[in-house]
Amino acid sequence: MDTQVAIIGAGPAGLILARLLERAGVGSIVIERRDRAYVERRLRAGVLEQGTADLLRAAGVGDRMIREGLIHSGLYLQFAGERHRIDMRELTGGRTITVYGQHEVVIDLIAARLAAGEEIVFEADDVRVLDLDGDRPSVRFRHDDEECVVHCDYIAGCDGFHGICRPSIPDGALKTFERTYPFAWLGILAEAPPSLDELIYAHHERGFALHSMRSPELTRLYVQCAPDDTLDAWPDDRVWEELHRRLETRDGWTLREGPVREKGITAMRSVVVEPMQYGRLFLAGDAAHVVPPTGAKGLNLAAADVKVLAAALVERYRSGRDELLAQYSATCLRRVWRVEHFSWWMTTMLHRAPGDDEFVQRLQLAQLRYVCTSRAAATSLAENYVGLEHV
Ligand code: FAS
Ligand code: PHB
Repeated sequence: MDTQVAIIGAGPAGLILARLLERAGVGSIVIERRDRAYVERRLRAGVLEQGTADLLRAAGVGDRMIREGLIHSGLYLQFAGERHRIDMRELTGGRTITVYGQHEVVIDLIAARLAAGEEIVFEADDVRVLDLDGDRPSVRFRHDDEECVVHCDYIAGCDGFHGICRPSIPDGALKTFERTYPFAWLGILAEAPPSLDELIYAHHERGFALHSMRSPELTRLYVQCAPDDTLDAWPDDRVWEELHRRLETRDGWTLREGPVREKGITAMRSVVVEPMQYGRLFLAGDAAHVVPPTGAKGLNLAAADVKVLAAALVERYRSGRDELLAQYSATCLRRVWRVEHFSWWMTTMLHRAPGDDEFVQRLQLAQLRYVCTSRAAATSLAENYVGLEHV
């Protein structure tokens, strides 16, 4: 098989890139290790920045998001039993977030790709990327017990944190920056109407908690847990008990419960590799960087990366000029580090780390109170949360 761009991974990064290239007439093939049902069911992020929602709409894959997504113009910060609303729309001149499940975005993108008659190879085994520093790299994989090879001009490594693209780059060519947090998130999806119409980020002496949602019928909730906790240690009634204790306020508001449909534990870490390119291989999304989910940035950063990559590839094919490709890594890393800082800041402000003494707690509360009483500080949180303008 021959194509212009081989895209490894059918997550948000790979599928959005494929859509942008398809709309611009650049040929691509998407190669995914898992089957379609698995990638369409995988429960992950749920918050779309203004820029991501605009990008999906402009790429002609936003109709269902517009119909079913929930527009939020604010969010709540909660600490010391008090809840404070941050009016993001007012503080950012009208920008908002859209609550719409990552797997819904993936479903819409796959449907659009197949409807356009474009190819996605699911269940590709033993995927390998080769000749990255030549001018005709290739991808080899096994499909239906057959050895397959794709020759291309460029490879987009959109295969996530545990993919093969980043590790295929020779040792020493990349520099890795990382931080692992001494806590994790236990998340549930519950069949219960959300208990409030916007997200609640709660700081509590027992640890962090988050009230989010997926629809008027489905609530998405998270509690901070130990990094080595297992699901056995968190039966449903213990999850609800902790959520009630950490989210309830003094005004009698209560959290609605419902049957738990999904439960999972997510590790918390910050990782960035530099540069985000090696030869003809361009890394995007979680393949190049990971953020703790406290800032709701993972999916959005993946979308921002591939918007830059798509523009650079389209320019290369239209004009033959590859300056934008040469600047891809530097362009993305400016946003990546801004988002890494914001996600680290939200995480350290809202979580209880083992060994944190009362001095640290007082600092966290002082920071939270400042964000909720200073327009300047609230605006900083709001503009980062709704997403800074794309380049
Ligand atoms: P993805 O990981 O989504 O996609 C990579 C794709 O590549 C996958 O389909 C994978 O199967 C495929 N792949 C991997 N290896 C391959 C190989 N060798 N060959 C072919 N294909 C291969 N963010 C939030 O904001 N909020 C959340 O609540 C949240 N929860 C998360 C929970 C978990 C468990 C994880 C891991 C992440 C979560 N994130 C969350 C972050 C998440 O949204 C990611 O940032 C986002 O999925 C990144 O998208 P991609 O870069 O496309 O990577
Ligand atoms: C979610 O809805 O899954 C979600 C929302 C906000 C976050 C992380 C996850 O910060």
